[in-house]
Amino acid sequence: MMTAMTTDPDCVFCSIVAGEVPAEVVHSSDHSLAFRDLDPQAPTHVLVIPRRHVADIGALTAAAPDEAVALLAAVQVVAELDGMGNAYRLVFNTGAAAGQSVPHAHAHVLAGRDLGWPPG
Ligand code: DGP
Repeated sequence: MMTAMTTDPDCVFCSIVAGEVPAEVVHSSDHSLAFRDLDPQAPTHVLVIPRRHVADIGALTAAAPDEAVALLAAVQVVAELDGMGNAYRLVFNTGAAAGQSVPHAHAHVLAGRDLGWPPG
């Protein structure tokens, strides 16, 4: 399903997509952008986001399932580019109670240190 691309002028990740806020971009595709997290929690910490403004991964999957798949494909490209191989953690904080602070869907890709389980 395809719907019109949406953006939110008050969203910091939309501003990064628009090039209005600087970020260290590591990968870009038609539907996604990957850049290093401002507050890294591991030696490698990349955020992979849809260009479309949607609140979370569930909303992306509902609005444009093809773009959710494209996001996961971008995660794998980022992992390979950054030398993570097959050892990384993928996190979608979804909802404030789960630690989501930016209401624009994003995948955290973390690697480069031992990652404990269960997560905090
Ligand atoms: P979360 O708490 O799951 O919503 O993660 C949001 C992440 O976004 C958090 O790890 C910090 C990061 N972040 C917030 N603002 C910026 C920004 O302006 N630039 C970059 N590169 N990262 C940001």
